[in-house]
Amino acid sequence: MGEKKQKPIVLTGMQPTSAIHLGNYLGALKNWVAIQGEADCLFFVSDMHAITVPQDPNQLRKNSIDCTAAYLACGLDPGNSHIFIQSQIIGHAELAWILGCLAPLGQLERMTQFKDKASRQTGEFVGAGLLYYPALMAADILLYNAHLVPVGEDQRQHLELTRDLAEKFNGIYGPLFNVPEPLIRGGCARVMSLQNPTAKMSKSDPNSLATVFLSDTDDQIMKKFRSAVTDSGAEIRASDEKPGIQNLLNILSGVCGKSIPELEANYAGVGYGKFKTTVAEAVIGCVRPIRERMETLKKDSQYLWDVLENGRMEAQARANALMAKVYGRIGFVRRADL
Ligand code: ATP
Ligand code: LTN
Repeated sequence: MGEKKQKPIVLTGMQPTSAIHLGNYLGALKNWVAIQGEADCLFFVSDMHAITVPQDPNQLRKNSIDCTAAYLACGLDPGNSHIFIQSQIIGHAELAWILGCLAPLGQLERMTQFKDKASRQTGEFVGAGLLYYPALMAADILLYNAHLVPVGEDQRQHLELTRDLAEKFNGIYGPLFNVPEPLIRGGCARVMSLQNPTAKMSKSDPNSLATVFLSDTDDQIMKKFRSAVTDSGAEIRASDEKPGIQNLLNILSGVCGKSIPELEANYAGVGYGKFKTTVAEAVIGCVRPIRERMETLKKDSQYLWDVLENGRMEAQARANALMAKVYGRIGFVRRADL
């Protein structure tokens, strides 16, 4: 009998720093849902990454549960995938420490996200966790020996570092880790802010009109799109000189599945005001059922807890098996519980 082909291991996560937004959905979650039938999937809530910038403890706990509800509402299937919370697994921090010892300081200091987030901590101190963030992310991935990591474009550099660290470890201590590939789907890999279409849509944007959350009401979504910043022209065309319209076309394409050229042809001659309303209506049609499922799920805390507990047990078993090997390679004295 031929050997059964192993499915690729897919792992990814999101930070519970606030509610999930349209960029997270179109750039990340939607792709996670699409891949889950074809792979051995692990999806987690990265609460340990979230505390690299200050978080209110009660809010963080709530956001982690809400993030789980959002995963399920968007279509992640706990029957198919393992869903868990990063801080509940022993191994992420331990492996991060080991990988951090292999990571060149200069490479960590050059990370775009580190420089961005550190510069935004005006008036606050910059915690070393922000610098160490990519080592923890590499640990998340290598702890489960993932083959594929679906992320948005902004995470590409972190994946490069993860690959470097896997190769470095394998080179020094002998082959152990798969060298993971990023899975970055074009199209909506970068949804931009509705108020500043040259910056990515972000959870932490102080301008409340910039980001559409999956928890927003229909009216809030309509208001945000109607006040979206566009240029002074009148043509519905995707071009670098028209980042606002390009972003709206990109969002509409992500939501309705039509290509940008097809949409440009459909909306030729339509005014910006009408076009914004059209995009808003399409987004409302996509977000409303997700919001409604999220609300139902949030009322069933026992179900959410069961999903997370099943995920935790599976993830912990895998993490223990891998860490036993890592500790052996490194030269740590064997731990009886691994
Ligand atoms: P923050 O803005 O606080 O840094 P975030 O919105 O980037 O947070 P993350 O948890 O860091 O959220 O990202 C979760 C996933 O969503 C990642 O795969 C990331 O690449 C993707 N993502 C985040 N923002 C966007 C965006 N604007 N467009 C497309 N994908 C995005
Ligand atoms: N840094 C990621 C979230 C994240 C992640 C991971 C993604 C933390 N650990 C491991 C993929 C694999 C982000 O999207 N901001």
